[in-house]
Amino acid sequence: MLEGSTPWPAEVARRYRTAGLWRGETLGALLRTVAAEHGESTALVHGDRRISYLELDGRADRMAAGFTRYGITSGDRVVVQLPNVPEFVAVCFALFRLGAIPVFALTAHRSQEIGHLCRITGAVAYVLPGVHRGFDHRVLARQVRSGAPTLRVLFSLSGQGGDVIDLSAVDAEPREFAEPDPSDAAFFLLSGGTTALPKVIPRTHDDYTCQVRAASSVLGMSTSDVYLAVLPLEFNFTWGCPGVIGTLVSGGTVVLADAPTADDCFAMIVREQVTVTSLVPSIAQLWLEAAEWSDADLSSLRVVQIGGAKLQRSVAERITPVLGCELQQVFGMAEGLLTLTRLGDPTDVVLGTQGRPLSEEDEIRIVGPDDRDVAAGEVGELLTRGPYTLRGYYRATEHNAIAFTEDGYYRSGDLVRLTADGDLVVEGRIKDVVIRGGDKISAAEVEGHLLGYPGVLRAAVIGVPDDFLGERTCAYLVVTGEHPSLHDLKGALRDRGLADYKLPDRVEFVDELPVTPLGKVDKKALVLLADQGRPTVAKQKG
Ligand code: OOB
Repeated sequence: MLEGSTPWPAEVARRYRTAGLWRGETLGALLRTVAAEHGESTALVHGDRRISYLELDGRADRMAAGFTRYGITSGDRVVVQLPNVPEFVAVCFALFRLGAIPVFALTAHRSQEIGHLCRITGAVAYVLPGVHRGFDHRVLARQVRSGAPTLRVLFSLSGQGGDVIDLSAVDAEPREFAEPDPSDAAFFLLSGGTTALPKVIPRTHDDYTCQVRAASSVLGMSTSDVYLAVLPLEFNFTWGCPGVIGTLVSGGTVVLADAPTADDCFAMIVREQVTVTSLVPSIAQLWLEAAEWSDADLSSLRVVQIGGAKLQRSVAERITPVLGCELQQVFGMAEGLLTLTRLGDPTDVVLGTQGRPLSEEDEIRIVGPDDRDVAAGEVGELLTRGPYTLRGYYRATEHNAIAFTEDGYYRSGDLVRLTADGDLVVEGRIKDVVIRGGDKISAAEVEGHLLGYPGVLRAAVIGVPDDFLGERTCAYLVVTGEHPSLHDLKGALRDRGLADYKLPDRVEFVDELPVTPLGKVDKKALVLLADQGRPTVAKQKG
């Protein structure tokens, strides 16, 4: 087992195996099996490129052998930061075959996040997009390498420049590799994060194949399904709920979208006869608006899954009438647990709840501040453990002691309740995270960076309600001297190498931050203050 990971207790693992939930399959072997069965079928579509199962399988084999030429071997960690392109999938399967471990980064991540990921995982290689949306990741890569001693090799999607190897050169005659241990980490997902430095989540072959198979079965996925990957592939939702892996396991076709824009996606739905897709609520809203005006025939769509942030009922109500397909609400987390409404559930369940856990072995507790179970129907913090929910973040002993109960429940930080029928409803959260669109922003992380700005004495970042994104970020600052403009603050955070989506949308200045009787910053009071836009508070737009 990879050092720094936390295994499930032996008797629990035995139970999952006996129940047939953990089948000892690796993700690399899964693709081999489907390719043997559906070789000529189309696995991936991207623009005009169509890649069959056999081609994908063959590419993964050649790439795996190619990676070894650069010294990458079993157990090595490799940061993968790629947009929705076929190479993303090929690189991951190549690494799975090798037993090396992809570490998923967002394309929006910059030197802060990539540097941290490289250091915490001890990554030996970094796969980057070259120039993406006007940003040259090769410059970022060189910068990161100077501060990450383990990082040896850089691979890029496009254009090599001396020390950056073009991905197309990662190619060699296929060879056999020892199968990785299915109970070991297959890849790392990034947590939505409550801490100043993001935590990484080891997902094992056993746990992820369990999740993906169950999610595929809930959606009734088959060879005739065409999944449109609209959100970034590195998002658990897109990758395996059932997403890309679930579609491939079912012998269906995955269509990769470059951007979530309705125009482009509607054209792909029509051309490829897309049956399933997954969206965050803000993108669903954009699609609804566009669909009112569009004459695109979206009738191939069977299901639109929506999750990642709370879906307002008013938006949920419009999905079926406007898009002409079923809605499935999904509440999930990179850490594991998924709850979903089921196809054919009563309307009230689909519109007003986030459904039921994916697996019968998912265990849920809803507790009050005293860690005792709340009364039936009451709101409390969701704790969970199960066959695809992590038992510990990677290399995070201290944090794990607070993020998990002694008996292995993960403390989600989400406030939920159960309806009388056993469906989960998300009511809020106690973790200090802003959910902007589907993006998760750790308040502590941004506050830390704001405190690095000259003259900032105290900083508190909160989420304020927003009709479109659900929440936007607002930074409350106590400063000495002149008030910096929002523009200058954002520029400074960007210069520090922080991803753009984490930059505050709004800044407010106060003489003091309100505190609770326990002396902690009173963020609830700040949310109220932000809402009132109190006249005594100097406002600055920028
Ligand atoms: C998904 O995963 P993450 O890791 O980016 O974020 C997890 C957090 C949850 O703890 C919860 O706070 C929030 O995102 N969340 C929702 C939600 N789905 C996720 N809050 C309200 N309603 C929902 N439907 O976001 C994720 C992973 C897999 C599938 C779907 C979403």
